[in-house]
Amino acid sequence: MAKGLLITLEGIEGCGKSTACKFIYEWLTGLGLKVATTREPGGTALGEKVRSILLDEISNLDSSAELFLFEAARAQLCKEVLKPQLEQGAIVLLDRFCASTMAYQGKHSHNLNIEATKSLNLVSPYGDICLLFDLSVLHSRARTQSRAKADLIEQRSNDYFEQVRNNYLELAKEHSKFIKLIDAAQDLTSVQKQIKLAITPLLQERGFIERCQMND
Ligand code: T5A
Repeated sequence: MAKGLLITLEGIEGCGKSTACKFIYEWLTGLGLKVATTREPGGTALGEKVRSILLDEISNLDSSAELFLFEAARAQLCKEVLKPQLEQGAIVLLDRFCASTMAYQGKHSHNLNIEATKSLNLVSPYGDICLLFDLSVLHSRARTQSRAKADLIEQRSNDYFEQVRNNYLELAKEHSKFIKLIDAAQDLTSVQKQIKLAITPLLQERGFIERCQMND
């Protein structure tokens, strides 16, 4: 079993994952814990190339080709980054993981996700805990519209993103032990409070709070 802790962050476009990642990083490193951050697709040379193909370069991808590209990037990230970091006892903050594939590419991707993550010995394909930043599609659009250019996935319809959001909410209901819902429409202070409430019990249960007291 991995000695570290995998915290995944999920949700539709502009829901606040990257902002939350920075906050959690500062909070946990401030406590003296070892923290690594990474993202999907990305986090490795292969993953970053796949990210460009998927988000910026090829607009007429077959849906299976799209799914396999996300999975290829994930397999490489597991081997190069997640496995070594978790074995070294780090807390890994991962911006998107298997739940993204299930929400965006559909639930048929489930078995592939399990395969890609086997080497990590995870209890669940969502990591030790998954923070799902729930936001309405309208709210999401309002947050992302100021960007210079929407990427190929962001250009998809509101109906598509309604479906993605519903897929996430269904996953959260089915796997409530691992997936914790964050109301991402709240202001930053409230979101940060929700994050701390969700993560702290796990840090205590897994002995991380003890470790920081020892580091004092
Ligand atoms: N994808 C990915 C798949 O289809 N399948 C897969 O298997 C995987 C892994 C990845 C794309 O790939 C798809 C999903 C995605 O389309 P990405 O860069 O991860 O791309 O995707 P995005 O979600 O688009 O990343 P964003 O940077 O857009 O969103 P974030 O990180 O969720 O949002 P963030 O933190 O940048 O915040 C957006 C804005 O809102 C403000 C921030 O300041 C920022 O301006 N904000 C708030 N404002 C008010 N109140 C709050 N509480 C706020 N929190 C943030």
